[in-house]
Amino acid sequence: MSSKHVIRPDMTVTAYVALGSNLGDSCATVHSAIQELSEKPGLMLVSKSKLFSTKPYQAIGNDYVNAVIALECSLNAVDLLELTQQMEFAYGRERSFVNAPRTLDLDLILFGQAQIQSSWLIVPHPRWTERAFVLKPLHSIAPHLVSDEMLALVRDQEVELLS
Ligand code: PH2
Ligand code: MG
Ligand code: MG
Repeated sequence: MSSKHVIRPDMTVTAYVALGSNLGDSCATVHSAIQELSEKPGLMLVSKSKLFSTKPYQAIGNDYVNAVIALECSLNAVDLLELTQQMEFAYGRERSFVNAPRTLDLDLILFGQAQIQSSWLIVPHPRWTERAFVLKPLHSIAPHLVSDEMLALVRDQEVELLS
């Protein structure tokens, strides 16, 4: 993390981050990324879902491994975004085309109650309610955020508990 990131331990929010991978050893990557995120200054792991195997949704390539974690975060949303992008890059992420297979994708789903609409960050994530690979792991750690009606809308997407 670059030193310009401001840590405000008195102003924490709960941030939900979705992890996805469908290139390389995806289970190992997701486990290791969760561990790495939990060790970053300004972040504390509150809960983590199990890993799920999911069919590519509006995407091509191998099945994905997905998970969602909750972090107690004392960074601002833009610094958290920058940190996740640095990690994606460090794990070899290439952006060859939209929704291309990837070693690691880290998406900021929710950042406390924040509503952010900027050209580089939109929170809540604009498509989180359409995606079973986000809703099912999220429901497993934060059932208050995902209703049965929301799950019913994505029930056709194949998502299987891995571990
Ligand atoms: N990510 C996407 C597009 N499609 N499908 C699955 N199953 N899992 C993902 O993480 C995923 C996807 C764009 O980020
Ligand atoms: Mg994504
Ligand atoms: Mg992403």
